[in-house]
Amino acid sequence: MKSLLVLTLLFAVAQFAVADITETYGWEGTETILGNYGDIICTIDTDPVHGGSQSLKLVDDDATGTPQAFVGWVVGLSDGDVVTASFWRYDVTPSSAPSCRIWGGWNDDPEDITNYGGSASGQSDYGPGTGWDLAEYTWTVEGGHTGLVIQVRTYSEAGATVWIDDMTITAPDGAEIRTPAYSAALSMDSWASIKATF
Ligand SMILES: [Ca+2]
Repeated sequence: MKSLLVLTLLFAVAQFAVADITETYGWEGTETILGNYGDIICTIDTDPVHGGSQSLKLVDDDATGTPQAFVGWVVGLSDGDVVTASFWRYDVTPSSAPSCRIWGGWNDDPEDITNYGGSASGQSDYGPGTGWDLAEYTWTVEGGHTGLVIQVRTYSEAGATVWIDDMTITAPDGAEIRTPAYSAALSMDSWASIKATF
């Protein structure tokens, strides 16, 4: 009986150690992105859509470079933590632009998404370009970084467009996952504090 209790406790500890948290976002509301780098215009669209009735449309507004849309932000991380993120991406131009990849950037200031601690690397393939396909990448935290910004990196000419939908982010329990819904929560907070001032 005692060994059964020990076994049960060990199992409970093991379960705790691998506990993960998951957040999803499907662009079904009005919030688009958490931030961006380079010239990219992100809006809610209704066609094409992967799930629900809305998706995120990303239009490259820059003739050069690879603009990035910040669609996720995980804070409270430490070395060895594993973060996995995915979203569905849409383009219909096989083997040519426009296309996009899921990418990561280290971030070390939970108050500032523009804080940039270097590239965290990302997906190598640009997808088949035959409609929707799942873009996914897993990062292991290193170098003492505490946050990871999840980006859509677009590869296109000015005016070119890609769409994404149905994002899923998984991180260790104890971290905090922020999706575009976080912007809405932030503005609600600021509104609440403005009202509290009067
Ligand atoms: Ca959707």
